[in-house]
Amino acid sequence: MADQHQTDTGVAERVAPKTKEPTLYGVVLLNDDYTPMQFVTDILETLFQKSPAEAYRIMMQVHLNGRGLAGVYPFEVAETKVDTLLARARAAGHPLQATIVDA
Ligand code: TYC
Repeated sequence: MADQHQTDTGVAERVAPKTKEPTLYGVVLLNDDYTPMQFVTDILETLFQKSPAEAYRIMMQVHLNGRGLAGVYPFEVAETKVDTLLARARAAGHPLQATIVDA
């Protein structure tokens, strides 16, 4: 290090900070014959931040087609959404189920 003003440290420096997008997962609601439509719509509004119209649309998609996408999140967020959904459904006595899928 003869040169006091050397700036090359020999360490690879990044020009721009590297950012990594989190891998995303879908929370999919499953149909059943017993959970009230209004309960599912409420869950979609309060837990998945859907508008009333969008919540109703997703609920009907599940009711008619068996399943429907409630939201897309990083894995731990998706897990927490499902945990909360199951806790609320069981507390209310409903069999509502949800699953996590690769987005
Ligand atoms: N099929 C239910 C009923 O007729 C409504 C329902 C919709 C249940 C969506 C679950 O994820 C669901 N009451």
